[in-house]
Amino acid sequence: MKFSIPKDFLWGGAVAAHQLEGAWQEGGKGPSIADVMTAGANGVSRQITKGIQADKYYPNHEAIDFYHHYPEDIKLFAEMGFKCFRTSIAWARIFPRGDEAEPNEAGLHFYDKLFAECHKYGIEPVITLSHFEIPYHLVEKYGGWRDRQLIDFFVHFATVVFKRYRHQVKYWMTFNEINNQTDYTERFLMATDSGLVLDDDDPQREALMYQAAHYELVASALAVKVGHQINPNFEIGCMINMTPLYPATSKPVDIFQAQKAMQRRYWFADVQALGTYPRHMEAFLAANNLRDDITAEDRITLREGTVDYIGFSYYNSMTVAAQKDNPEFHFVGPEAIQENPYLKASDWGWPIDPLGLRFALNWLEDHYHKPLMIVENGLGAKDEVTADKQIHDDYRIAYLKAHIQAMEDAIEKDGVPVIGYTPWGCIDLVSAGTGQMSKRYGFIYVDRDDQGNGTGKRLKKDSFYWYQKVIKTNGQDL
Ligand code: BGP
Repeated sequence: MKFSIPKDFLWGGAVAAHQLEGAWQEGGKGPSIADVMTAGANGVSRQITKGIQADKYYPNHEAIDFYHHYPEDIKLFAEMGFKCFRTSIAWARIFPRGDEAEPNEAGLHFYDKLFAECHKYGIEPVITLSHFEIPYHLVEKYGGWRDRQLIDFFVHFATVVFKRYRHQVKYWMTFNEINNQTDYTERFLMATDSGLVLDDDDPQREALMYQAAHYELVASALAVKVGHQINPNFEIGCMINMTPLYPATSKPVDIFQAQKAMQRRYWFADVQALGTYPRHMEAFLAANNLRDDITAEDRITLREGTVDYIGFSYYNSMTVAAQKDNPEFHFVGPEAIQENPYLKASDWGWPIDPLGLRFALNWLEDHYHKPLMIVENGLGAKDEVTADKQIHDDYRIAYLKAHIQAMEDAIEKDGVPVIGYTPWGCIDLVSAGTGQMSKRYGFIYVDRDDQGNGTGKRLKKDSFYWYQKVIKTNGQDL
């Protein structure tokens, strides 16, 4: 048997509702957590404000106005040959406050039209239910995912959209990068993933973080169960961020700490793919009094709601060194992260490591034996438009080429079952971490700057034609 890229491989691209749709108050949509986040300065994360403040700029409010431009944008994806298109459903379009009984018909109708447009070109939608989004009302009234009631609200939302789109959508994912919320150092990730808006010195922080994560995991498992009842052909995956953590040296203590750090980051996938908390997490939560509300019924639900495939994002690896004051690695703090002298970094300091993707694919196959989908990968870079309106993004092509090659090696030489590849931000959009437009990932350039100025016009970059060729040759001509 020869291992090669399957004929029906899902080549495509990925985006998320709140980073490109804009129209934040149209069609009855309520505000989501992303709508109260300002743009950050260069290299600085976005700030979360409490409510909308008139003197602040919120880039998500308009984003690239995909809400009105989607026919034109999907046509461009079709021209590149996309087999699939990953986006998310903005929860607050369907349930503007999050806790209503009845959905907002105008919101549902928008996605009817969007998915119909994809199918017009034979593009399979791949849908994330919650991509860094939660209706802001759920944050204000319930404190986000710290409240068990959020499980019911989420499952209700999932049920409504599963039913509505049961013939339009086959591939689903529950929560985007669910494992990022326990990245202690990023208040932004904690807020977007779990709706926890906490001060750095909140003594409850760690306990709340693990409690919120648990409720999301239960909600995810329930959604998987309900989804399979609604349509047994649904493929429902988890979505984790995969950042391999390398030891800084060959000192045994560094190697061990890197292993611990991997455990702290990837136990989410154990719960979602294997249906149970790994023993190292049980021990960690018990030893630190962090295991509050995990019921016997929850454990049954987790076992019954395992995912069909593993979706993951891969941008870079990270290198960690042992920390004297953090021996059990409660979290991978910034002090532990070392520069890897063997890797170059992007303009935003993200190490560029194509072999790390092959490592990640092998690691996931070793642990879970499930189909894998690379649902994000890409290079955030500043692009220049020449006088004749060209964008020569050879750096982006070089990045993607090396990563696709690593993926193909994993498929062909390591036998890893990869079912799809959707590079991130296939059209320029608002960066999740910085709120900037100038951190661009797309094959399609959008004329809009960090302050929201610009015509919004779409231009094809050099990478557009390159990716078109990659898809056409099923990855043979890189
Ligand atoms: C992932 C998110 C995306 C995305 C991407 C790039 O973590 O799932 O939403 O934006 O990273 O990150 P950034 O936009 O901060 O460059």
